[in-house]
Amino acid sequence: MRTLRLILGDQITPGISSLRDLDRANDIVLMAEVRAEASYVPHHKQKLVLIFSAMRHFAEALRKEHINLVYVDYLNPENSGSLAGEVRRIAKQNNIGKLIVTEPGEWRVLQELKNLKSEAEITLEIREDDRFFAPHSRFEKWAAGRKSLRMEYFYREMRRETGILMDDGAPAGGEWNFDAENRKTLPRNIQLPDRLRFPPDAITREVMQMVVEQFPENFGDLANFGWATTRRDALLALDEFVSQILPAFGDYQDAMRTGAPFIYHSLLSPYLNIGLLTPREVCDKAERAYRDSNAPINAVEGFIRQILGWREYVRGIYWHKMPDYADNNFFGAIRPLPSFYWTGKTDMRCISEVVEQTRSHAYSHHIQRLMITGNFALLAGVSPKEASDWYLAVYADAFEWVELPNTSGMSLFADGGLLASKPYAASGAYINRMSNFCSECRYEVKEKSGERACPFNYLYWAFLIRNESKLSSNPRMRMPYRTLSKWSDEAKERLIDDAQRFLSRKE
Ligand code: FAD
Ligand code: DLZ
Repeated sequence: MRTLRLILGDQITPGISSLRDLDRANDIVLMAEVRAEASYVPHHKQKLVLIFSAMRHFAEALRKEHINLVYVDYLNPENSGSLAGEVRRIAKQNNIGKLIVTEPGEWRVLQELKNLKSEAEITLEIREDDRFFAPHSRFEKWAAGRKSLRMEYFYREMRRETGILMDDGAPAGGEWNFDAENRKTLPRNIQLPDRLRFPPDAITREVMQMVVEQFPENFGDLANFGWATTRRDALLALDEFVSQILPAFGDYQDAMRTGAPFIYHSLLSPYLNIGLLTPREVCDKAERAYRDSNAPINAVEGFIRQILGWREYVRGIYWHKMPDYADNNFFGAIRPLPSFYWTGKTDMRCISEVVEQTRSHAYSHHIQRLMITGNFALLAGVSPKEASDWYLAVYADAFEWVELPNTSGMSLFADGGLLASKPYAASGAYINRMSNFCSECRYEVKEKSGERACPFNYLYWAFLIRNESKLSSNPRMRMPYRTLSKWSDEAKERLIDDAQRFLSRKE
């Protein structure tokens, strides 16, 4: 009997563990574009093009190596529409006795493959995904017996263990974390750099055509599609980032501006998440820039912390807590997601800007996801499930293992503080400080209540009032609750009324 090796759409990595010890004479490699994966949320059109095109380019590379590949196109009439269905179908046709796969990134897909094992008479070997720094067992060891699972401590262990940005056992530059230097606002006249984007080649154009025809109603424009779909191009994007952009990454990490979706961010998350780049090579390259004095420590440490720290940590949390993590709802939030998350039609300039950037690029940088759309959903009491489904759909880098802890945990505090020590709730003042959005908005950011006031202001206070019993004992929330305690009942009622009025109207 023969062995089948399944490669998923986010396993586009030449050294993927499922391909090791491949017997070229007997084994079959399977890649399949399937309806179930393309529609479990209504993915942004660019995300679909990125994944299908990267899969097709990878398939081409495997064929060039004379690997025995079965590639199932989306429109193949025999395509059963699911990963399990395709494994079953190809296994039956080829006398397959064993399936080897690198562990899927999502709980849902893992269950699907495990179920397959019991239905079909196939031995299933699930291999570790060693593209990450920390195997599951490493995170579990760290988490065992801890009351508090804060990222910062996990990150320090990762630094020590990998030796990344370490000098003789001490953190390079003398500190573990340089975040305090990373909150500058963008100077008004700064010339932001043009970014390397990749014009679609013939394979990508064919996929674009298919996506337009098969997913006409999905959110997102393809006009600006410029993602790398091959490892070669992803490496060019990495080179460009490290040599041109990284030096200013730290300073302006939290800055936002109209018409400037990328600022000094890396745009590397889609490549990391589908496997065109590995976290190790990205961190190594960033560290080299610091060692060669081509980028300052606040930029390099800040960047590496996102990958070696946050990215590894949220994956650890996901697998530590799933499947229950998806049901967390600390505040009991049940509001449906407002339609302007899809249409961008709202007078709140910050939200319309972020939704527009998202539609154009399937991208929005972290602070926009957290402090604009995430902040609004938190303050308005949007259901974590609805918000999560939106984030999972609209970003090119969205996979549940990384999206869910960021949305449900970091942004919506739905896990009650497992991931974040306090909710990332902010009024308009924060948005005004970190962006130019408010100067172009019809609402007045300096007004706390009333028809003209910025909705983030009264929604912020109404959120604190509504959740006082759950939040007021949090030491990090003492300041706002102290402020609130000085206000009259009438003033508080006014804020609550403003919030209700705003939320009950259709923006
Ligand atoms: P940069 O700012 O250049 O950061 C460098 C790299 O660090 C990123 O490429 C990414 O791999 C990693 N990184 C940064 N922040 C995080 C983080 N909080 N968690 C994990 N990795 C991080 N990231 C995803 O990859 N997929 C998602 O689906 C996703 N959903 C998110 C949802 C919400 C509500 C929030 C607040 C954040 C989410 N993030 C997600 C994290 C972060 O916003 C993106 O990784 C980042 O914006 C990607 O852009 P970039 O590559 O330019 O990142
Ligand atoms: C996201 C995605 C999409 C849109 N399509 C496919 C596909 O057709 N075939 C496939 O193998 N993988 C796809 N993926 C990625 C899977 O959903 C991914 O492997 C899981 O999200 C697990 O991380």
